[in-house]
Amino acid sequence: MNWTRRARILKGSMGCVVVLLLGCSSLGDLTSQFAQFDSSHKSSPQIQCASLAGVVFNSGPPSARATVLSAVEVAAGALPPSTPAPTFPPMIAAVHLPAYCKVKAVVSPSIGVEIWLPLSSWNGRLQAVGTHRFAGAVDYGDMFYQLSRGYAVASSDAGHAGQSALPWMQNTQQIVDYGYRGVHEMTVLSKAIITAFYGREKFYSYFNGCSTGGKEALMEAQRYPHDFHGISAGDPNHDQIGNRAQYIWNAQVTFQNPSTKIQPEHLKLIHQKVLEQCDALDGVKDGSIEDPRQCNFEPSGLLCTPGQSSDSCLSSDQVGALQKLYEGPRNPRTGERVYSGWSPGSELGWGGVIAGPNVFPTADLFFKNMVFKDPNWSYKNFNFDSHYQFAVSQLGAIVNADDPDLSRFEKNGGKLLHYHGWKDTNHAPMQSVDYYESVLKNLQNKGSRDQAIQRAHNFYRLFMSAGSTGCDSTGNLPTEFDPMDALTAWVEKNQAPEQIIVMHKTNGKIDRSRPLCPYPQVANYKGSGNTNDASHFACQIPSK
Ligand SMILES: [Ca+2]
Repeated sequence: MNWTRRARILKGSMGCVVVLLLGCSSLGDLTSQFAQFDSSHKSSPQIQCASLAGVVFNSGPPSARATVLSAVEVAAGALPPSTPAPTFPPMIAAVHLPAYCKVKAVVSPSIGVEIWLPLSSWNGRLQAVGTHRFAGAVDYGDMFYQLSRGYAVASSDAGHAGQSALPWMQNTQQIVDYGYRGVHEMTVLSKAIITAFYGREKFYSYFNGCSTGGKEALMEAQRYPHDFHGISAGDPNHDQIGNRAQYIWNAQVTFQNPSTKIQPEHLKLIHQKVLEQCDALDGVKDGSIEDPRQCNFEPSGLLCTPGQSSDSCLSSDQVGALQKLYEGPRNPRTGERVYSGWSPGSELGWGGVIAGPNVFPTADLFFKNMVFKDPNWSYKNFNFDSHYQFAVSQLGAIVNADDPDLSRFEKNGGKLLHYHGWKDTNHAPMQSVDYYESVLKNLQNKGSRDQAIQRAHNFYRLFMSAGSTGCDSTGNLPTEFDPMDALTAWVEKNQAPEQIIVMHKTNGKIDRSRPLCPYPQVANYKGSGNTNDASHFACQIPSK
């Protein structure tokens, strides 16, 4: 590496990066500049893509040293075969990729990052995309899709490569990088590289994540409020410990005991009973429950009567188990709720969790390796008092993104768009409602709840989706949308999303649509017109 030559190449077109190479600490300033700029202004590369290879970014403390491992141009073309599906799979159809500069880098000690820079027609925006599950890989599916729309895109592996649990789950630095540091360092580096490549210091920056990525999104808003102008948090797993405790709860109350096991064939039966009772509560009988909080489903209605076949009803033990699945884990000593239960209407998605014989792998890996560090640990002996408290004491401050104080993000002018599917069985949707309520409470101070809602709506909106089962939701209900459309309009044109239209398509043609409403509003049918058309619904505060 010829550092003198590097510095000369970079000098002039990217003064800030020259400063970085000299070890100046001005990058932190760069990340906190929230300015208004014209996103329609296209930028072209000011340097050769290959000239980024080998560059070292010393933007902050030595622990944040970043090295570009490679930088190569990729020709325009179709989506590579075997590309993972993006968050909303139907959107990947007909994607055509522009030519781009593909940068691979590592931030000390082991955060793998990829940053893809369009060679022409960059839309003036960075979009960082989140990870899924326990991270370990950049999210190519979402990167390709968003690159095709003109974004400079970035993703990280959050500090460890691959899906193996060990050794990273017992490495303190890598747990921290997974918990919050990896995404932040990726962001700092991505901004520096964009500035180097396009010669622009000011551009819009966005984060877009779902599931674990949704947690990363909330974590960024809470912990690094200067990183992004706009953040999209989908189906977030922001209470990671509670979420993994829920998997244990669901195992203990169902398949740990043969008498409480709920058979797969029962799920359809339970779902039908729930719909019979609750589908029409929202005024439209469409197989969907707009606001499951209004559905007070009583499982005892499924109790077998003498002589009834067990495939058409439940035993009293099974009814008890069902009740506990809806309730969610509780502390047996205090009765306090540890985490929300599943929502009525989500039953068809339960099979993978309650089939047994082992607890869901996410929970098994987490408690076995990261919490108790015991390869013989078993879900069967977990208690929701001391064991749960121990897990929170060990890791809560690192992996949970549940801080209700978003005041720094608000003050900085950031916008946070949060959405969650009511039928999500990976991350209980009530956790999103509860988090939003905790933010409202934090804002409320001495004012009224209505004032807190109004204030929150200026920078943070939550959209609950009745039909959605999670990040890659498919099915017969309208669930498809791209949060970036709403988010960029909010950030750049100050057009706050009063509603978001979700769609269902058949053979590429929209045949159902429905509005998502900013919480606490819900979509109400106006009483006439086609119920498959969003225009016949209005966003309103529920009457009770
Ligand atoms: Ca309905």
